[in-house]
Amino acid sequence: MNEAMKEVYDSVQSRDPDQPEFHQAVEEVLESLGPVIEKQPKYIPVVKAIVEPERIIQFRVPWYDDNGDLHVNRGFRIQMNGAIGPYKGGLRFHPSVNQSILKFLAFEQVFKNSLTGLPLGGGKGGSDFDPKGKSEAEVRRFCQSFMMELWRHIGADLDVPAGDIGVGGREVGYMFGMYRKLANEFTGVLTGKGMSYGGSLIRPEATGYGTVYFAREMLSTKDKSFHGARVAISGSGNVAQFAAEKVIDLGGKPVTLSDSSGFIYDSEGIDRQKLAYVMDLKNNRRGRIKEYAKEYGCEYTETEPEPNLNGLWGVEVDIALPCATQNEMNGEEAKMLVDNGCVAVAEGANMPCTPEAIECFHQHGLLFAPGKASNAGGVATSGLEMSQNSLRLNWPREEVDRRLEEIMVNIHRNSSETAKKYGMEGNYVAGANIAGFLKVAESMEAQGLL
Ligand code: NDP
Ligand code: 2IT
Repeated sequence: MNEAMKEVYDSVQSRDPDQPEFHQAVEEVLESLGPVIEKQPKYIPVVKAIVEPERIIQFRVPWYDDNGDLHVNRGFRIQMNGAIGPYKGGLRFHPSVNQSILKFLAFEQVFKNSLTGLPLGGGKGGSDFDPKGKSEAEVRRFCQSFMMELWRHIGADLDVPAGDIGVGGREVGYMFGMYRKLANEFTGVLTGKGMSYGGSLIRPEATGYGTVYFAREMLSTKDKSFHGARVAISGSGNVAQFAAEKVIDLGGKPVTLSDSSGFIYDSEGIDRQKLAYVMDLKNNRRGRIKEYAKEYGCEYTETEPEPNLNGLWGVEVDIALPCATQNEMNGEEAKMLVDNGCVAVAEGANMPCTPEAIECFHQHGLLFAPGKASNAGGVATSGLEMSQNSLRLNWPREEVDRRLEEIMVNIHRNSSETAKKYGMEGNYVAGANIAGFLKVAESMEAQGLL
């Protein structure tokens, strides 16, 4: 790592020694920035500022369960960087949520949002609330209590949250309802809304579709495609489901899906009918992926304790799309993919591959797409939802999908060309980090580094 970047990294580590996920995300970006800083040392102060959130809000979220007992969770919003637009990024509800995880996500979001080409700053939030096993009424009460505090810190021109792990259309709806009541206004303050109250077509599909569009662009540089390819996908939530759908659209064959209890391996491929079963299972019945194996008589492997997905990446595939959670694939698992002839990996999740896994892909010449580039379609389409809300009209499905695809093609081109310009051809990690950084850095500098 460049000397000046090393100094910044050391201070990040010593300031918050208990934030390993945040350190991991920062280290990767600072490593990439070496050649930029050598050419333009004026950006050293910008880097010092960019690693520090503009504001962190932490609050108490009390809620009553169906027995009338009180629970107290912790809520957060990290407003990381507003230099190029209102803070923008999802809310995560998962028991593992803490400041380290949300700061890593908010930090990545800054670069990702910059890459989309839209005027979006970076933020992230959430709670250590576990929606699993909660009744509909409990989830509703929790969302309402969460928004009872968060509403005063957000706004359509200030900070626009959306979904992430554990937060989908249902939760966004409850939070939007509470915001509208408290603020006494109808604005596009959240994205991922339902279609009847200001949502955008294609937003549910966007992250998964976008990941596959990016992977398709990457594959085409080597004259390869999804056609006939066997594809390992982890997770079975929003991103995994629509990544699988687009893989099928492009003639590929998804063969795995997982949740935090285990993974299924369907060697014949998950077709449209089976995928419809998964969507109903996960989105309506809120069941476990194990039930797929029973329904279709395929292999199921338990993987508890989470987030150990070990085994899934041992399946023989051409392409891998990790779409569950951070650090779900380590160096050994990456090597299993390499040994089995995998040619491309695109991250649908945020930071699912450990630094060792990424190193392994680079060493063995695989195509590797970092999440901040390949999963940017979700937030980009959130940006399109904000535009539609401001215009007070809805674009048709084809129009939003066309814009999403165009944005993903541009992010691919920009990351690829930037990597080449800085002497790291084929390294999408460096390309995405540098390209994402430059726009934000220029804006921060122009505004006087406040
Ligand atoms: P969902 O909650 O819809 O689905 C998450 C899936 O991953 C579930 O199958 C879940 O299993 C599994 N999972 C979550 N945590 C763990 C864990 N610790 N160990 C094993 N499995 C786990 O979330 P999304 O699909 O929205 O998000 C998936 C990833 O994509 C996240 O990294 C998120 O940050 C990222 N992302 C999401 C975007 C979006 O628009 N939604 C946009 C860009 C990135 P289980 O149900 O058992 O917990
Ligand atoms: O990680 C992400 O980019 C998201 N969870 C989506 C954020 C958004 O504002 O749509």
